[in-house]
Amino acid sequence: MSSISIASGVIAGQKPGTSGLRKKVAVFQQPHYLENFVQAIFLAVPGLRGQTLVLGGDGRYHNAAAIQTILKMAAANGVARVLVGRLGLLSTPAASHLIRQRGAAGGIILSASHNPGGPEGDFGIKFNAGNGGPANEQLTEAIHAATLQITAYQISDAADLDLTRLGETTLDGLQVEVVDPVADYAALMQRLFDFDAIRAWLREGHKVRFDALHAVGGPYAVQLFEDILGAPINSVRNAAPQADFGGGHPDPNPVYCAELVEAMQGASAPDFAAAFDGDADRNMILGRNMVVTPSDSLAILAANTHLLPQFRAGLPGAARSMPTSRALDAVAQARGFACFEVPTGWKFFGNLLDAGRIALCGEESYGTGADHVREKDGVWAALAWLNLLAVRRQSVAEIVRAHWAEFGRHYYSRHDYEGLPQAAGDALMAGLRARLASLQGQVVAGLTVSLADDFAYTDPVDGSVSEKQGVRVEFEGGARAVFRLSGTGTEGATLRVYLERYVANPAGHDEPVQVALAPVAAAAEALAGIVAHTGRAQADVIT
Ligand code: VG1
Ligand code: CO
Repeated sequence: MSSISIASGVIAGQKPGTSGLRKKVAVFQQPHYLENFVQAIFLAVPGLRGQTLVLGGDGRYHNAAAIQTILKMAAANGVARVLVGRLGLLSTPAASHLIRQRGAAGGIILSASHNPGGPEGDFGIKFNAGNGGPANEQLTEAIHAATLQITAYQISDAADLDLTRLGETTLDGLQVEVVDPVADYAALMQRLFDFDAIRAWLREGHKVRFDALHAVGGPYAVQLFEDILGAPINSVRNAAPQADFGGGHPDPNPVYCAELVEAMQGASAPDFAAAFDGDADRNMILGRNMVVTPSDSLAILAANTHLLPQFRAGLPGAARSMPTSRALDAVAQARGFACFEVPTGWKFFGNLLDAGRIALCGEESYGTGADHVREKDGVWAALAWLNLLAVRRQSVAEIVRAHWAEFGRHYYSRHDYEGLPQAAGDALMAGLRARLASLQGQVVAGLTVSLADDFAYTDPVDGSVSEKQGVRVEFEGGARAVFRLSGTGTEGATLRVYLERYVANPAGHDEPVQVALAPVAAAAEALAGIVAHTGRAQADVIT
């Protein structure tokens, strides 16, 4: 066995997006494609030499092959030890925890998250730093720059390792530890929440249902909700991870989880339900006759941290991504904690969490998390809600309605236009940006613009600046429309239009969401010319 150097050339287009490098499986299967990117990581992060690396993925098609390649490259690049999940599996939050707990220098996570899998689907790879969080913008740029310098990569010619058995093994001088993907994460969760209270609540006969969407969250959910908390067997559906996610979209939202939404209607529906995405960092929360929007979920958790053991020390501050509704801001203002608005993508929460400025954060895209790891965390969010239900002795719907009554309701919806020609997406955004300077004070479809800008963010901890993070247009009275192009898609451009409207008076809290938002949607259309640019009368996915 020895390390060999394989000649390679630069492969264009290996620029990570919102969360790592995502491409079609067929692209990743091209000769040298994965290897070049992994070598770029070793070049851009020289500190991995002689250190520990965490490795795992969401089990999608190509996961197993890529894990073997990366192990051999880690050996050839001088990594001392790799902690790899059994069968190459690790959820994103579990990988983040493992990096932190074991003092690893970083981790490589294989996932395209909520994107479909299988041979025709998507694959992805991302690097997380020693704090357990996604590489920040500077490191991401350094990795991309390294992909443009590749002339060769280093790889061991050793045979594939058996990853079915737990324990220590070696590969060409590299120490490999095959770990139980769930054990450490499950132990962490039990330190954060009142498991006895949740157990008692379940014993009273409350019913729960979880949907792992055939993704990596299944084993975590089964162990925590069924084995440890005692929910009946089969409370977790679609629990066995599959390479193609059963042919579905592993994206927990009301569109892709229509069956779960349906199952939560009516008097005999379960009391609580949740679903998770491909790498188990996203969550959707439901109660009987109630789908909780992610923005509301974040705000409700923020308003109830005093009831959750994890936040015993109080809540210094919280943060949301820019397009996420301002329901969190309303709680922050009333309760007097700091509230930060960051660009889309979990990497932007990292510095605030590390500095202790925030302990809770979330995104409108079904992502919620806290300072126990440096990623969003789907199973954690479901446990937080269960803990609340057990302590507050109210239903999900009662908690949500009481929250609206106290803080007002932020009606919210995201309209996605998927797979557009790149030129159409770019033209729409360019048209909007060209109009920004003249919009303030103008009346658009009956709404008066109070602010219009292209969101720029200065990190309060390290001062780094991120520009062009999305166009936001605010209207008098608290409505808002936000426009940005997705950075996780693998086909053309995806336009995301985020609509929000604030209603303080409880008498106005029962409108259908799209009806309540119709005036904002009309203003968004008038501003951006969505129909003309996309040629579509309606969004492809409305959540
Ligand atoms: C989307 C979401 C964003 C999230 C990102 C990664 O990005 O909007 O909020 O952080 O996915 O989530 P974009 O650029 O497509 O809007 V995950 O669970 O796919 O890693
Ligand atoms: Co995800």
